[in-house]
Amino acid sequence: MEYSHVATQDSAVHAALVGEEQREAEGLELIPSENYVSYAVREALGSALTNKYAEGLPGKRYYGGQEFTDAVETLAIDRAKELFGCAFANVQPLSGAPANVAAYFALLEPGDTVLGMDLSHGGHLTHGHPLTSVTKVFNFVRYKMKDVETGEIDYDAMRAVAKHEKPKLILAGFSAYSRELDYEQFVSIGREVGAYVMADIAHIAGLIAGKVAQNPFDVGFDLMTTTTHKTLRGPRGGMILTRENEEIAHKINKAVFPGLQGGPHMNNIAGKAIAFGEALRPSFHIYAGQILKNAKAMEEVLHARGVRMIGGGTSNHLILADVFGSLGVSGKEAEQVLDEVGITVNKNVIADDVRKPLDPSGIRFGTPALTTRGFDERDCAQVATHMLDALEGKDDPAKKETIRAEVRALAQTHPVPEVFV
Ligand code: DSN
Repeated sequence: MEYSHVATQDSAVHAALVGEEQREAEGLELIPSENYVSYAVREALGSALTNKYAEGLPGKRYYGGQEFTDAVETLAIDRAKELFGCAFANVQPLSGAPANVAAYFALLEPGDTVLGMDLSHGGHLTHGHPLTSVTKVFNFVRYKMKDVETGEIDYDAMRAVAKHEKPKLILAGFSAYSRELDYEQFVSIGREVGAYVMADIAHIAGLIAGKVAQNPFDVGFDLMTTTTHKTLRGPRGGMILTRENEEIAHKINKAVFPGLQGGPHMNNIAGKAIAFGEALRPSFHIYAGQILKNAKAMEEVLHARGVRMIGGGTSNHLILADVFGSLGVSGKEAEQVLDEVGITVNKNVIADDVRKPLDPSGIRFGTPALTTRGFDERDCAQVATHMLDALEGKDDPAKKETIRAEVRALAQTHPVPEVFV
């Protein structure tokens, strides 16, 4: 992108914009929650809609001048409902965290209990980390994996906790878990104890929309929250989907506005409408399937070289590798070494980590962004090989320089696309 007006007006900001554009073009992005949006989405983000206040919902706004805001928000809602097969969608949450907070306040009273995945076993901060504000209001209890080497969740223990703690909400979702969840178990436990059943599908929304992963609504989940910028490949943002219950949908709408947020970011909602339109195309199914194939190709390389993965591998594109246990390199150091060769991942705690969160044992990575650039299984196996070579050669500057050059060449042959076909 040109940024010609920024160049003329503000050289300091222009340098940062150009620098990031170049970093993204020359390096390989493997943080599993990141992706590249189309230029159509980027144009919407920079559109005049950023100027507009639009509190309320289409047709029911508090300010005038809503002809075009109503049009784009209605498009985004209708496309979201079609993508996920549900009756209601609220596309206003600013991101995943506010979407989850709004859902809690919509469905729960202060003091109510939420049953979610243990944070050290892959759950997300907003599923009840002690440092988050929602823990001052609601009581969070946990389920875990039964076997860290296979990733199997301990559903018997989960049922026992649910019967004992009587949660009002059961959460299926994660930030760093690499296997599929058994959604039927969640619904059955939820019905048994009278809890709402909610899926936080942030990391797998694109896989569900692309019909390569099970849709929790198909087995009776009440609602789903998600971000829109990960596998779904839209602008940064969130969304809350309700399967069929109008009363829940109404509570969600009120909890988002005026409960939590003010004016929705209409430029962003236009970007969501465009991205959802892209995800409705048949080609998105191929993209989503390729994300999984590419992750499997990386998994095979790690297996072959004896690197331990939490959950034993991946079924959903997320890979959580125990680099400290396998290679003697901490997660923090691994992230730094890989940055040096142009490969971006994030350090991550692993289940029952013996190390600290800011210098944990693991790294987390995935394939949505590489797949958007057209990487196939062979390319991804090559990237995994580069990663392990760099980590094993971390004290050899010449080796790292060679890998950096190879990474740059690989990036150059797969430019970040402007348009998705
Ligand atoms: N930061 C996002 C992730 O990487 O999973 C979620 O909050």
